[in-house]
Amino acid sequence: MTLQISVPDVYPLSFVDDDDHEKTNLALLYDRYKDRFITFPKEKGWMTEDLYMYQGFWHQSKNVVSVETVMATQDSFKAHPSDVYLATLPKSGTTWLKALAFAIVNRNRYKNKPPSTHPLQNSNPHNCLPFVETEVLRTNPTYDNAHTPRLYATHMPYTSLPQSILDSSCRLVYMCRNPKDVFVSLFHFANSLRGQSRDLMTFEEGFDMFCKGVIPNGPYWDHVNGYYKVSLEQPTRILFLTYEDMKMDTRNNVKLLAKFLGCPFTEEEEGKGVVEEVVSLCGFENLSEVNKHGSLSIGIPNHAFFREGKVGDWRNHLTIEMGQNLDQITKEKFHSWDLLLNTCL
Ligand code: PAP
Repeated sequence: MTLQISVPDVYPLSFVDDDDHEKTNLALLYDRYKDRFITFPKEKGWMTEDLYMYQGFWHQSKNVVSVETVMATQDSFKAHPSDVYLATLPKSGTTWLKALAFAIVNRNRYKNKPPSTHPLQNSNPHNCLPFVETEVLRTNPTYDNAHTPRLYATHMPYTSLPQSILDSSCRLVYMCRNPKDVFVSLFHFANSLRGQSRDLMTFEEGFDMFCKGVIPNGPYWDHVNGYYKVSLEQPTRILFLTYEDMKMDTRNNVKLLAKFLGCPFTEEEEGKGVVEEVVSLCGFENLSEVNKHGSLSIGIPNHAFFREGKVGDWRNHLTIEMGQNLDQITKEKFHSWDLLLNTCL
């Protein structure tokens, strides 16, 4: 069935409303935008065939998070001032942050229901809170999700966010993670997906690409840099979290996140252990168990998002020299930011 939808500016696009609509609509977006990016600098991809350089960052193509979905989002997305965006570079804690934000914002909706019926006990956090980039693939992309405030995730670099987000007073949460752990996590994730269809990437090849900045939504340092700078200039607009802090003191960071999202825990809730309930619902142990089986609609197995869930796993994978090389790049890129370096070295 073909559906004619109307979205301001660039649309209408003839979107398809069937079981495979994400794939079909992705193909439509690829056709629509390919002439704009096909001549851009190109590198070999990690999970997808290619990466294209767009607005200073490498983007996948033919993927739900890709250069064509970024372009479509830039062309059509309208932010609301009350929106909150959860921004991350892939493998920096996206799934965890989505789960935490969803659990916090919806806690009253589920508090009197059997815990086993909570969406996070039955579904991948990626199904509970969408990427704004993938919303353009929906059959009816009105960009309305069921939350108040509207909650979206994004892998887009700060400078590529749609103008309506940059111009509005909406808020953002950014989660940053040590680049050595991001690399190791990305390497394993990419190879687990490539294993289905393409030759595996060697560790050295992946490391070289990471150091050159050639990763989806990278370079790593530029992505972090973009959000960090604005979080210093506008601390009430961007909450800058780190995976490492969240691991070390989950309880206090969850409280901080709840306050920023506009729904702080009350004294009564704290007394009743509601913060601890959220922490444990969204903890690695629980979510990795819930997501042992099944897959996302785009075919990625749920378990691929839950590997080790630890700080410092890079020590088990990188040689001393590789670690030092990556640290050297990080020091050069973040030289004036001691606090950030604490996390990133
Ligand atoms: P995405 O950007 O593709 O969605 P993302 O969720 O950012 O991926 O990264 C997955 C990493 O977060 C994995 O790290 P690892 O490879 O070093 O293990 C995954 O294990 C970790 N992760 C997922 N859920 C949690 C959680 N609830 N708590 C802590 N870490 C988590």
